[in-house]
Amino acid sequence: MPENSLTIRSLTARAVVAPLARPLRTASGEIPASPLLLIDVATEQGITGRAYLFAYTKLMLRALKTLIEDIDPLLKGKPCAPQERAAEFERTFRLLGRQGLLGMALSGIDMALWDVLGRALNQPVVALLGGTARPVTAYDSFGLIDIREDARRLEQALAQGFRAIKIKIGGGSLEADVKVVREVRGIIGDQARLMVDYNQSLTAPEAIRRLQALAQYDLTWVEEPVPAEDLIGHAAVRASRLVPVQTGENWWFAADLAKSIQAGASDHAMPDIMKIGGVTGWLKAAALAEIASLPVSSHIFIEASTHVMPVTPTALYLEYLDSAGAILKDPLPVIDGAVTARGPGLGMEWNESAVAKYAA
Ligand code: SMN
Ligand code: MG
Repeated sequence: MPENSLTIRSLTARAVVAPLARPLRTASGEIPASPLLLIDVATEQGITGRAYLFAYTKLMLRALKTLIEDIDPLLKGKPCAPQERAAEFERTFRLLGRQGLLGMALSGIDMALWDVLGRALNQPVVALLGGTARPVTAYDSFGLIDIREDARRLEQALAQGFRAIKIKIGGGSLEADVKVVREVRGIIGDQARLMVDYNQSLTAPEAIRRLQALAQYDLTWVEEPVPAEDLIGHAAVRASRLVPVQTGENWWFAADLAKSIQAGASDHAMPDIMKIGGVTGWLKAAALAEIASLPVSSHIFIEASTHVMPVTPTALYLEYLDSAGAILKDPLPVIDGAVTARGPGLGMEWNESAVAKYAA
């Protein structure tokens, strides 16, 4: 064992379904509450690292829990060295591949290992990465809009200092999209940035047809207009030059970003730290995005993302969508439309009574 290294003792995982401040409605289905898997990595030295997975559907929670527990023997007794563990996982699962539930599990374990290191040094993870815990400008992230209910929430977002808002559209016709974008623009005014997210629901020709009508509303990006894996379709929408294209929340590890760059699929990049390979995978994606001059925004996972955004050379926005606040002791506050990393580690403590209450 290398001198001074922390040694992994055990992995445990608990499933919860935590309430969301507002149900997440998208053009590709609704998430009424947040299905989370809480991961604890214990070390022989007594330090425990934490991270969570967002499972999208509670149907996956049991399988994810089993997967994490079954990976335990692969890690027991090994150094808590996330770069080494990631390289080893890549070799171990070369034949299977690291997409889907396995990719999520490995990314979550990576985050928890970085959390251990930060806690051991009593530093925020961002400091270990060579950065500082500074405010990261955020946008407030809405689902499909019901203007009667959401008008007040949009005004609250501006009052909290947000200067950028994302809404989901595509739940109905082009006319419905135009109506909601016009109404939201009317509420937030010309000064705030506005982004729209189709959640993979259109074909490229239909996306181009809709963007011809929407471009006049000064949209900062259109997100996943077509299925995430359709890089050619994304490139076609981008070639229309109507609205800059954003994608990335469904990339599996940095290699998928490389494919997207190769295809000229987007103007922006938005890796999801749970699908891109945790902190370790994010660093690879951030380097690729810098070389390709792609502005990088984060996808959900506000706590971990506040640590990696300050060391992302082309960082643009943190997505503010609080999926885990209900089970955290001290959810991260928004101050002047920005969120700042907290330590030690990734800065998350489970609120045990909430965890017990929302156990799934
Ligand atoms: C999203 C986030 C969380 C769950 C489903 C969809 C999303 C986003 O596409 O970009 O916020
Ligand atoms: Mg999205």
